[in-house]
Amino acid sequence: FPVMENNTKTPEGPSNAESETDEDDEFAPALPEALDHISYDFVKKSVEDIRQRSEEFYQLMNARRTVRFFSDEAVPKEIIHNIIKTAGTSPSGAHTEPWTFVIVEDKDMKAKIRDIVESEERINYDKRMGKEWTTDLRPLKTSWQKEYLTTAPYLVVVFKQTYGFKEEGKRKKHYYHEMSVSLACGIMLAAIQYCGLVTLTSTPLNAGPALRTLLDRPGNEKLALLLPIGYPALDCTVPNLKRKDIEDIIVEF
Ligand code: IYR
Repeated sequence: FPVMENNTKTPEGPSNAESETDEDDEFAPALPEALDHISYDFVKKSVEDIRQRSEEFYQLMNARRTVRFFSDEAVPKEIIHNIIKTAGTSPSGAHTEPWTFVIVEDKDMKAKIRDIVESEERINYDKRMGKEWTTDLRPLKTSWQKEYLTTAPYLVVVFKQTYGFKEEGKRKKHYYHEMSVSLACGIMLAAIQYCGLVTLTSTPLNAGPALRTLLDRPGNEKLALLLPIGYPALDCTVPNLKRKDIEDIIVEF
């Protein structure tokens, strides 16, 4: 042992080369060894009920739109906490829960975030993204300018923890951290839609390191998504996009 080459690719955790080799706890699990397995509380609904709920939930989620024009109307912070608690129910690799949600409400902080994101986005749109990408975005009327970053009552900045720490500061592997955080963000989008607010899944290209420093996050955390959350502006518009038909997204055997 080890069976794998030192640089064998494992699911996004630190490579074997960086992992623990300490004799005693080389194989000690991060979770308690004697973890209880308890009976699962499941209340079975009628198929009719399930059918109705599946239809209703689809209708609710189909009404979700990415919104770029926000109102500055206040939202109680408890709602944001509930949305983040919901996101934190996501499954994660080996139950490592590799996410950090930073809530930004402070006006000055939002202005600093906007400065960082807009100065990078200006370069992204002008140089880094290239002609094909900016051409594909033209119908969506996006630009380097991000007024919503200072208008929305909250910005939630989601970080993925590429690894964690055990006691004594030893590294803990975060398997599939990218996938786990993406799933948590999907659940967060559903929670935001369900409670009646709007958001925008923004991925500020090249602004990650500066935002990490501004928000005082440690080096194991990398920016995943930045989501303004609030109400849409009264005159908010969205592009008239159509979704694919079910025949175009399903293959059945
Ligand atoms: N991050 C940029 C560019 C952008 C990229 C894609 I792909 C989009 O679907 C939308 C925008 C921005 O936020 O403007």
